[in-house]
Amino acid sequence: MSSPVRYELIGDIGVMSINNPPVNVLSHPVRQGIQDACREAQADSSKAVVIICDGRTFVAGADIKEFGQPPKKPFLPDLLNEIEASSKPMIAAIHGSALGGGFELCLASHYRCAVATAKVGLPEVKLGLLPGAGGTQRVPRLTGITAALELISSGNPISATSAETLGIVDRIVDGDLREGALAYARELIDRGAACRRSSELPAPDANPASCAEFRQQLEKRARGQIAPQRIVDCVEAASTLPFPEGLQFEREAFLSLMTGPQSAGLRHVFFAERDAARVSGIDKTSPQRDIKSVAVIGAGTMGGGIAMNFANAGLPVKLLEVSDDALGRGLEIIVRNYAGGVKRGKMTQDEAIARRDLIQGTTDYAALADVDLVVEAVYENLSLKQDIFERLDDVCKPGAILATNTSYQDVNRIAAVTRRPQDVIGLHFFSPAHIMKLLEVVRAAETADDVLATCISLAKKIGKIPVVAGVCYGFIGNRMLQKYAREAQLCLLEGATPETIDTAMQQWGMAMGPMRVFDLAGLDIGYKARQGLSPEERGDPRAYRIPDALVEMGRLGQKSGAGFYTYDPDTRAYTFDDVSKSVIERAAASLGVERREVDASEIVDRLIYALINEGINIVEEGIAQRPSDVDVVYVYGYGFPAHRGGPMHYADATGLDRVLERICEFRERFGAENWTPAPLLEQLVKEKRSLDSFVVKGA
Ligand code: T1G
Repeated sequence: MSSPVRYELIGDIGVMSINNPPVNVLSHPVRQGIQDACREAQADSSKAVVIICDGRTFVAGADIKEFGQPPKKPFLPDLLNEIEASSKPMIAAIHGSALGGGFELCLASHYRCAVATAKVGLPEVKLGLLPGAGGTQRVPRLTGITAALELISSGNPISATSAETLGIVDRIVDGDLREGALAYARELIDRGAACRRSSELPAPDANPASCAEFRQQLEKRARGQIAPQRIVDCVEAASTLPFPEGLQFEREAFLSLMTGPQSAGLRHVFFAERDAARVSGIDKTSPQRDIKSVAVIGAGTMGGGIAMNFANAGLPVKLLEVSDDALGRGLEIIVRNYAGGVKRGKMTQDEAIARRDLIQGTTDYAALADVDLVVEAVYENLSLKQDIFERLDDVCKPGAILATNTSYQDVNRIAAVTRRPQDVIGLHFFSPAHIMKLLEVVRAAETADDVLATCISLAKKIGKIPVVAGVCYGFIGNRMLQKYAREAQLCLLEGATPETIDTAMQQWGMAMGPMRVFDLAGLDIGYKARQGLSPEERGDPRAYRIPDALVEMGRLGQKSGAGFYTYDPDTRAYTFDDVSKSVIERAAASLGVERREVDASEIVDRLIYALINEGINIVEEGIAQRPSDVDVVYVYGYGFPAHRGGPMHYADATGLDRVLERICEFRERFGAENWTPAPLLEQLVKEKRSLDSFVVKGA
C-alpha cells in the first residue's frame, strides 16, 4: 500500500507532503512515512525541506484511535526529535488547524509559515491529556512560561497571526501556501539560515507566581481534572530541567494520563459526539431538503434563542408571536443576548447587527407561507401545540419541515393533527438555546428519512450536537432527569439539605447541584407541566411534594428571589433559609418520612445510579440509538462531567456488576417501585458484557 507521505525534490528544496484524509492524523503509516522522508532528505541534494499537507488541514494531531493499542515505532516524540536534529532546515507549512501532535511537528521544525486563516493549538487537555511529543518543553522556550500555560492549559487554538505575535509562527503566507512555503524556503537557503532548534533555546525563566496562579485558576475552571495540573508541572519543568530530562518528565506524565480513566472518558465523549449523528439507513449521500429560511413560533426565552441559532448561521428567520407587545419583548431579549455576545467578545458589533437584522418579527401566520422550516417553541401545552400545527399545516408550503421544540410532549400526537406527519419532527433545544450545544432530534413514527437527515445536518450547521431520540415522555435527557430529580427530592425528605445534596454532586463533578438547577429553571415549570400528566407520567408523588409546596407559597426559584434557596437580588448569593427548611420538614412529617443523616456517597450513588438505570432502559427500548448517545445527551445537555464519559461510560468504568449490586441494595432499602434494575443491565451482567458492546436493534 502506498505511503501517505510523498517526498519529492523541487530544485534544491525537498517537499514532504502528508496525505491522510480526513484530517491528516499521525497514524503509524504517517509517522513511518515522515521518518522515511526525513532520512531521504538527509542524504539527498536538498538544502531545505518543506513539510506540507494535502486536503483541508495540516496535521490535526496524533491518531486518538491508536491510544490504548500497543504503540508502534517510530514513537512521535522520537520522530520529532529526529526532525529537529535534521542537518537541513525543516519548514512547516500550515493551513487549516495544526493541532496537538501536528503542532508539535511544527514546533520540532526549524521554521513555521502559515496562511492567515490557519489556526494552531494544543487541545490535548480536552482529551484529558497533555502534549506528549515535546509541546510542553518547546512552547515555553519559544514564548515564556505564562503564554505557554495559557495556550496549553486552555487547549484552545489561536490564529496564525496571534501565533506569529507569540513567535511560534515565523511567516504569514499570502496566496497559495505551497508556493509561499517554497519561496520562504528559498529565502532561508539564500541567507544561509541555520537549523533553529527550539530545544536548544535557553530554558524559560522560572515563573513560580504564574504557575501558582494557573494552578489556582485550573482548580476552579477544571474542577476534579488531573491533566490541567500536570500541564503546569510539565511547563514548570521546562524552566528547571534540561530539555532531555524535561521531555522524559513530560512523557511519563502523558503516559500516566493516557492510561487513566479521565482521558478514557473524554476520548469516549469525543467519538460519541461524532457517532451520535450516525443513523442507520442515512448517510452523507441521503437526500435532504433545502433550508434557506426558517420561522420560529414563540418569542419567549427559548424561541428567541432558537431564532438566534439560525440567524447566527446566516439564515433569515421570521419570529412569530401572538401580539406586538409579546413580539417586542421577545426581540428585546434577542438584542440583549447579542449585546452580551459582543461584550464577551464572541462577535463584533457589526456581526451582531447583521445577525439581528436577519430576524424579522411578525404576528401574521401568512408570513410563514414560504419558509422551509418552522420551529414551534411555545408553552408546554399539548393542545396549544396541536392548534398551532393545524394552522401551520394550512399555511406552510408543501415540503416545509414542521418541528416542535417540546421538552416532553408526544410528537406523534402533534404530527397526527396535520395532513403531513412525514414532515413533522421534534427539535428539542436546551436553555439557553443560543448557547447550549445539545439538540435532541426527536424522530416520530412517521418522520420521513429526508426530514431527519436534513435536521441532523442543519444541527451541525448551527453549531449543535444532534442526538436522535425516539418518542417517549421526556425523550432521553428529561426522562433521565426525572429519576435523578426524584432521588434528590427523596434525599431531601429523608434528611439531606439542599446544600449537602448540591455540594455532593458538584464535588463529584456535576456542573451544578440539582437544587440550584431546579431553582434556576424555575420550580413552576415542573409544577405546571405536572398538571397535565397521568399519575404514571408524574412518577413518585413524594418527589414533588416539596417543590409543589414552595411554588404554592410563591417561591418559584431564582426568578422569584426564592425557591429551595433564597437569592440576594444584587449578588445572587444564595442561602438555605428557615422557611425552606420548615417546608421540607413539614413535607417529611406529612409523608411519615423519618429524618436521618444522608451522607454524600449515598446521595451520589442514588442520583447517578438512577440516571444510569433509566439510561439503560432508554437504550433497551431503542429510544436512544446506542448507549454513547445517552452519554452525549447528559454531558452536553445536563452538565455531567465529560471526564467521567457520561452515565453509560461511567457505568461500564464502574463495572456493571457493581452498579447492579448497588441498585439491588437500593431496591431492598427503598422498594422496587423506584429501584427495579433495568432488564438489559441484568442481562449484560449475566453475559459479562459491557454497555459499550451493546448495539441497539436496527442501529
Ligand atoms: N484522531 C483520530 N481521528 C480523528 C482525530 C484524531 N486526532 N481528529 C479527528 N478525527 C476524525 C473524527 O473522529 C472524524 O471521524 C473525522 O476525523 C473528521 O473530524 C501526541 C497526544 C481537526 C478540528 O484533539 O478537533 O495529538 O466521524 O468531524 O468538524 O501531543 O476533528 O469522519 O469517522 O471533528 O472538521 C490532538 C481533534 C490529539 C484534534 C476537525 N488533536 N480533532 O473538525 O471534523 S492528541 C485533537 C478535532 C495528540 C500529541 C497528542 C477536529 C478538527 P469520522 P471532525 P471537523
